[in-house]
Amino acid sequence: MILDTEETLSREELEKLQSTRLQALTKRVYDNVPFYKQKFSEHNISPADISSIADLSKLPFTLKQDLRDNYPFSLFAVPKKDVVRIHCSSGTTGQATVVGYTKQDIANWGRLMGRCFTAIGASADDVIHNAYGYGLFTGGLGVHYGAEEISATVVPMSGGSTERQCTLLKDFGATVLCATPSYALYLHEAAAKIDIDFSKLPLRVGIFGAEPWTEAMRENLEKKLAIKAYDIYGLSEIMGPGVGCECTEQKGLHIQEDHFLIEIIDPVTCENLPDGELGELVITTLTKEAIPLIRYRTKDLTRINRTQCACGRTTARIDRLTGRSDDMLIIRGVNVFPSQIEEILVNTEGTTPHYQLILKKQGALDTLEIRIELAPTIAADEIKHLQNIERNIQKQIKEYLGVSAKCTLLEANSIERSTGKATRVIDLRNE
Ligand code: DLL
Repeated sequence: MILDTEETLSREELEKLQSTRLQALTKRVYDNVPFYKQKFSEHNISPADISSIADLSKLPFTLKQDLRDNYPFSLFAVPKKDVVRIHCSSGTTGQATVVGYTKQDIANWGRLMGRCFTAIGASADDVIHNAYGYGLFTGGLGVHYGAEEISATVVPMSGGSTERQCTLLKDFGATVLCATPSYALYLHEAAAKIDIDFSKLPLRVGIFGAEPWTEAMRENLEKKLAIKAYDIYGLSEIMGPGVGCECTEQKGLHIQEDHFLIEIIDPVTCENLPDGELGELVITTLTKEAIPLIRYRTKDLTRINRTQCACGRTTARIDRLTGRSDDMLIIRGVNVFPSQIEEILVNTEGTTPHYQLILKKQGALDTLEIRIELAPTIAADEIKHLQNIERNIQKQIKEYLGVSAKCTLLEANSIERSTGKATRVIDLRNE
């Protein structure tokens, strides 16, 4: 396995490179993006004030709303003729955010995604089945270019046609599966229906991301699919998949620090937090040409670990993302992340990890209902057994998270499967 030089720089060398890139970046956005020129003057700074990464905190934050306000192209730092690709976020939570790429941006992205594949032990010998959606979503094409970068054989499957995916996984002898964790689970379930046994396939690795998932879900997927499951992180505003990825050590996601400068802030005070503390991840794109972003507030919650990883990479790692600050549910005053509930549900005997959290208002009070599917092996008429499962879940949620929840067990296959990002939370409190 050959690593890029930038993945093993000493901290001093890396910071020098980051500082040079940060200086160039501030000048580039100041000169080319009116939004940043104005923001800089509001903060009384100019590119000349930024001489190293130590000056980062002088710079203003960029928010998702800023991308929306500048819809579609006003944050672009290059003429339109230099933009070779557009991607977009789905816009389900507001107006879509649009991002662009120059030829160099696409080349960098391919290189960085290629690094991710190398980090999880994939190579030219692999057949990579890519079930991330192709199109405006960055998952499909982002992963695709990375797979080609390492000269693997890519199957550009996209999402959907689930049974066919299972047949092709088997027929083409895929060794690497790329999908959201929830879709990987669905593929496993659909395969069983057509008598395809994942444990008999040559599949050995999964590279899962685009939605929050837990260690419990990792164990579940590794066992069911008979693979090693790795976590990959990214967001369209910053690039797409490949901003960070686990290595075979499975001890945090290496951030591609030569391209992305990371910080953790307290989401309320916006003050920087020291390494090791949980907070909101903020990313500055050091090399992006088409739409460079300064101190982008991702809303994703994690912590930074700069200790040396056994894999030999010297880049900082972030912990598995525990959720987004705007995903946090406040139920009768108690803060709960859906991932904390998932951790409990996935380990509950007799159920499957297909669940939904329904929030409602009863008078002034919030109520939480957990709907979860029974394992197909459990007969839905064994009343006593079912009551025990329900009580067990309710007890654990109360004990570990401090909230009362109603648990409803559903027959297998009652919750609609998603071929991309799963919808786990249905919040009806404002309806
Ligand atoms: O989801 C890019 C991607 C594609 C990442 C394929 C990984 C694999 P967006 O649609 O812009 O981009 O959504 C980005 O998804 O801010 C996180 O909240 C969440 N997310 C992405 N990866 C993870 C992960 C893609 N590994 C948003 N764990 C991010 C938890 C994740 N959440």
